[in-house]
Amino acid sequence: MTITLHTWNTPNGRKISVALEEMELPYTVKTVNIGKGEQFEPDFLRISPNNKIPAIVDPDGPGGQPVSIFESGAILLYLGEKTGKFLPPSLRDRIPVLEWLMWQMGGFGPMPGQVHHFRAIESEVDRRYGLKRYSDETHRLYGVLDRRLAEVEFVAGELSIADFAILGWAWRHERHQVELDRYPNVKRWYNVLSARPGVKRGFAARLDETVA
Ligand SMILES: N[C@@H](CCC(=O)N[C@@H](CS)C(=O)NCC(=O)O)C(=O)O
Repeated sequence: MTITLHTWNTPNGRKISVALEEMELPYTVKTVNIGKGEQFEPDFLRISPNNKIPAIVDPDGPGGQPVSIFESGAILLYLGEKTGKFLPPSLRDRIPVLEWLMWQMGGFGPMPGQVHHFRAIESEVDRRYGLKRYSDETHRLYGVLDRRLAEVEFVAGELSIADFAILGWAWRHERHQVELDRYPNVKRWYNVLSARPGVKRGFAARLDETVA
């Protein structure tokens, strides 16, 4: 009984394919082409009422009953709880995981996501303010991450679901116009994670019609 991952080839989608691969959980991908509006189809809205990927369906949820989950942070916490991997059992050790996971969900995703959006605006007048505002904020966040990673190997100390969440967005650093050379500790962390076989499989997984 495998998990179904409803997703598309985006940073939020890649967080979950990476986590599933790292946790060695078997899964099948059901693509939701958000460019064609498939996220608004009633069957998908039943499991993801905010019309966004990713979502999962686990036929073997709590109590052996099926469960569906939307919001990538909630999915990562669920998978960590389910497997006991990348989510420490002790509340004290779990605090930095929660802090950095929430940091990603609230900022290091929404902000670079706005850079992607404003870069695509044709009108210079419409683009200028938003692109500067969100680029500045994105760089501030990379600075915060860089200072954290100067102190610890992974954001919560040990490798955790928070790293997978942040990695999904760092994977798109070129698209939000960030050079990792400016953030040497982020670069070190990014290269260490990218070399992991599970992470490689998570990024190689086919999440749309074009990515092999
Ligand atoms: N907070 C959500 C954000 C998910 C999200 O923004 N998904 C985008 C793709 S990366 C999406 O499905 N967009 C489709 C839409 O907004 O209609 C999460 O982390 O799961």
